[in-house]
Amino acid sequence: MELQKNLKRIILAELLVPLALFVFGAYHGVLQVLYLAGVIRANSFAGIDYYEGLTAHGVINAIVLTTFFAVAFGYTVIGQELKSHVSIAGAAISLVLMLSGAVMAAAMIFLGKASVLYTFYPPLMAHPLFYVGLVLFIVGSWVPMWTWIPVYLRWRKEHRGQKTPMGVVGIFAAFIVWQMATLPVAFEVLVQLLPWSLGWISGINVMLSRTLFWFFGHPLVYFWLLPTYVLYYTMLPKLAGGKLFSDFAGRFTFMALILLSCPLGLHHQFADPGISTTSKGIQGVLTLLVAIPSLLTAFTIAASLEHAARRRGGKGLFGWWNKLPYFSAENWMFPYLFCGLLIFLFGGITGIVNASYSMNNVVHNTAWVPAHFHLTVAGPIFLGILGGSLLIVTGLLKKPVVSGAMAMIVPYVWMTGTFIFSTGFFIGGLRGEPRRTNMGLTYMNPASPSYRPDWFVPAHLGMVGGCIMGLAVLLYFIVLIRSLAAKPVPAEAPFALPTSEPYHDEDVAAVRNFAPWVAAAVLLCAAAYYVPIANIVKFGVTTAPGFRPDSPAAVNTTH
Ligand code: HAS
Repeated sequence: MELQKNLKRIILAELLVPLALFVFGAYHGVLQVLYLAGVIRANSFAGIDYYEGLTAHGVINAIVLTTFFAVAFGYTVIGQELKSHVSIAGAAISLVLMLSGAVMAAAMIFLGKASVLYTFYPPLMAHPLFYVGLVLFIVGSWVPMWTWIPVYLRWRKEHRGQKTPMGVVGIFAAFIVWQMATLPVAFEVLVQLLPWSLGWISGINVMLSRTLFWFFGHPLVYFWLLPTYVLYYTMLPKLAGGKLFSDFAGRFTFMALILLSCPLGLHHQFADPGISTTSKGIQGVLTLLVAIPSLLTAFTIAASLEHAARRRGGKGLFGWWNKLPYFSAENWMFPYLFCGLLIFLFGGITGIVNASYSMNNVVHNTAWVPAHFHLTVAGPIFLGILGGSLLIVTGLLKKPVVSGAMAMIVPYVWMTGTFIFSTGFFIGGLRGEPRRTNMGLTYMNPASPSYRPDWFVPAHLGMVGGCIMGLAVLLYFIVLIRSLAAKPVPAEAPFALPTSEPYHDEDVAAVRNFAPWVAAAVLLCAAAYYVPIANIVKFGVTTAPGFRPDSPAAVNTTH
């Protein structure tokens, strides 16, 4: 069934507008590595200062691009798999709220009034309109799932006894996690940050804000990951020429991520005071548990790739590796997903290092952390977004991809860049190089008393990697713009995302329903967070005023 005409327009806007904004996000990424390597030795470049640029980079790339993609991809999957019309009014309301929120927040960032980084935790304070923009954006992103629920319930009634399509399970898992995660951050913004930035209250409990933020901040990463997992489970085996090795593994992964994504944000706060080591230890263990669905994904997808390669004639213990379509211009989408997997192997392993309570002390707040997250969110997720957006945009507009060969090269260039970048950052991090610091002014400036020659090589490796990543983005935009400018080609069938069949089609009752998993997730969150939040509220300091990164003096909100 073809998607509704107006829904197609909305999906196109949800993909193309954030990609346009992403041009600024990527530009500020390249500037970051130039600052860090000391090539730029100044507070600002082209009128935008270091923290303004870093905030734009984080907010646009990690929040705006990812959330819009999840919504647009969600609409595409739900429309296609449930073969039903969704509410256009709901989709339009969501688009308007999210767009106005994103534009408002971006305007505050570029006006220099919200240099609070993508974590926006106090005592850094932004202009009230930045927080209003965040609220609009988040509320807008809640709307789609609530409009999909009646469509899904209708589908279940009409298809009694049938399994919910795998893509739909994954999309609902993503948005259930998102709904649970965003409630505490909405509370933080509405009850703490907004009144504080308006001067209605003089100080806030910073520990409470940070804890509410990380209650959101960690599930946020699984909200980014889940649409990519939908691509891995539903599309990649087909693109490889085979079938999904285990249907159960996919469903279990999605349900397990509903259960385990939220109750573990304290692993970002291992170094924070005011939270007991017992609470940190419990959430540290839960963090190690949340790696299990990803390990299961690694084995299932590897088995699916092996199955596909053997179908293509691959033989022997390792010989089958040669048979996968690594360099096929017609099958350009395959490397976007495959390179993402390779990158994620290293992103995942380093996540487990971070999660290990004692090792976290060595790497926390060092360059190691951005190295880790450029192998996760900027690896599988970002490549999934680039490939998925190109596929959906050209498919809905019935345009050819010009050129397939260049589109195919982009993920390899990106992967090369991320590996070089992250190697530099990992080494630098282990030598104590800090994150979020304009090193061009100090540590990478030979004229400064803080100059660190031992950080020179890692910082420059990071710069080389970052510039190669910039090149990949440039190549991608050449393909995208040329494809958008190409003449449409008539297609016989309506656009549909490729969907894999299962090889083992197990039917396990435990992964058929969302309800028990959601109920268990809520209980686990309550158990993991009750004690730390109660203690923070009871003993927290309540008088922190606001600060901006460029001044040690508190912000005066009374004028
Ligand atoms: Fe993380 C910090 C722990 C996953 C993103 N993480 C961050 C930050 C971000 C981020 C953005 O415990 C920084 C936040 C900030 O600004 O301060 N992370 C983990 C753990 C995992 C993990 C245990 N992170 C992610 C994902 C992210 C992400 C996913 C984005 C989407 N992370 C941490 C911790 C910190 C942290 C601490 C705080 C550090 C600090 O001190 O500040 C796990 O979920 C990872 C599990 C993944 C795996 C890998 C599975 C591999 C797969 C690929 C298979 C390959 C195949 C190819 C099949 C176990 C699925 C084979 C090919 C063939 C041909 C066969």
